[in-house]
Amino acid sequence: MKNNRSEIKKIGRVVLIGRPNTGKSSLLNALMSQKVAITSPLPQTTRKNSRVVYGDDRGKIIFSDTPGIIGKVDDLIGKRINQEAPKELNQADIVLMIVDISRPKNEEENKVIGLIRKINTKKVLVYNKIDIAKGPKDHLPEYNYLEEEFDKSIGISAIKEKNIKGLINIIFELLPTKKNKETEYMIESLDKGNKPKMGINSKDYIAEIIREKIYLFLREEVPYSVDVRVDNVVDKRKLILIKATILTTAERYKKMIIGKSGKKIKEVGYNARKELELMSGRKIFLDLMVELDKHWPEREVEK
Ligand SMILES: Nc1nc2c(ncn2[C@@H]2O[C@H](COP(=O)(O)OP(=O)(O)OP(=O)(O)O)[C@@H](O)[C@H]2O)c(=O)[nH]1
Ligand SMILES: [Mg+2]
Repeated sequence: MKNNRSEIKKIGRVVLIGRPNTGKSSLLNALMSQKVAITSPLPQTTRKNSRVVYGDDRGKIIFSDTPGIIGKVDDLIGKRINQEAPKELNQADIVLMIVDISRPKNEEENKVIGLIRKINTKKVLVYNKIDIAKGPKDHLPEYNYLEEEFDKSIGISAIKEKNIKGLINIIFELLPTKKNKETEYMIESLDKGNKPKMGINSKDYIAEIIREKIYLFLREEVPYSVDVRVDNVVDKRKLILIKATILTTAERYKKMIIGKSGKKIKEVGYNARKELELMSGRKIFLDLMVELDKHWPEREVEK
């Protein structure tokens, strides 16, 4: 164990960027071989940058997942979301631009290209969703010409875990060999913090799991009106008691989240509880409430 540090050959920071819904968070989960980020079919699922450490005998990589870059922004949270990814780019060694080749290219890709053109790092173009990009859904030719801006490109499937190892090989090839003290320090502190960050002890992680279920079980604009606050996590030996509150900005959303005779909130609560139980191997009691709070987006933006 003592020699671990000297054995590490390469370290570096890799940022995943792209328009919403291209599968950045799904790719992060595939790279880490475990769920570290929530995902959903709706755009703007990820709201904040998040960092995790990958390691194998070739070295260590800090992967940063970022919220999708949105074309048109007209709300507070949308504005905040668009400011997140650029912040992460400054210290990147490699940028992975994730595109979804089962969908036509649009303006949002140009916005992402505009951002990464400004920075002087290695760049990899990642064609995701190769599993469904067939026949009329194959939009690869629309993305191909972007390759001249990139050092490498690779087709993958985050969901089917195709070519994930190939992508990691490319990353290690492109990473610089020189050590960066700041990155080293960040790896150390992330390594220390990772366990509670992704476990049942983390209020943030529990809140994200609940928010994911809202994205999965509620439609239209409701998920965007929602934030989740975990008030309490108490280990009662036989079970873990979690008290959480869903904050929403309008009375009509509150009604939709609760549903007829509480059907919707029960569905959200049941699915969140099941996942938390699976993750922790413990029995969970989840006490879920809905609260009207018009001002959570403003507080979020001030943070
Ligand atoms: N078929 C298929 N679907 C995928 C793949 N990768 C991701 N998806 C799906 O695409 C949707 C979006 O995935 P996310 O990982 O949440 O996308 P994201 O880029 O993180 O989205 P934002 O956080 O909103 O920017 C989800 O429904 C995923 O299941 C893939 O390789 N193949
Ligand atoms: Mg995401």
